[in-house]
Amino acid sequence: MALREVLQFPDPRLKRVSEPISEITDVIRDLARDMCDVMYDEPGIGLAAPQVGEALRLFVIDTEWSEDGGEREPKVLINPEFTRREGSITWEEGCLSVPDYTADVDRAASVTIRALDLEGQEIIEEAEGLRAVCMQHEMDHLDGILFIDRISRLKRGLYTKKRKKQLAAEAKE
Ligand code: K1U
Ligand code: ZN
Repeated sequence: MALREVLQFPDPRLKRVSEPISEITDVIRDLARDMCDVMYDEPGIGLAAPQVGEALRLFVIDTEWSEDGGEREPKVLINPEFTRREGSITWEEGCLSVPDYTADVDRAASVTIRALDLEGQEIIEEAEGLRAVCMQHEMDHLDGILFIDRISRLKRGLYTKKRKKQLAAEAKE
């Protein structure tokens, strides 16, 4: 089956605040599976439902896998909430929805998240380093926030200009 398309900046659907999931149905299970397929195919280490056009509070994450061997152990988090954020860390982030750009972003160094899994069971996830950064990045997607919203206005402006030029050139092809 065809992979779902990842929305790209400046698609306005990336700016929406996502809705909580009220019931874990087959539709949600299919969405989570499709998102894992997209994450590994891109490749990425996380993906949030709004990036595939679904304004729902769900993301998938796997910061351990690698194309040359690491085990795939995707985690699906439904209706996630932070219960702890501690310390600070600066990480050079990228985003599957923000092509050809990375930038340093300040985040909490260590977090705890409470969420539901696909069986509707409560799960508690503790993370630090890259996994904590990725979880905060994915949580931001659920609130319509991109990592470029967390960099200086100057840097964001320069990227936006470059991206608009890129899109204009693609439209001429
Ligand atoms: O949400 C997304 O767009 C996924 C994004 C997550 C992320 C990466 C880095 C810092 C914070 C959040 C990505 O996965 S970008 C691709 C990437 O980082 C990567 C891809 C393959 C192997 C290792 C990393
Ligand atoms: Zn992203």
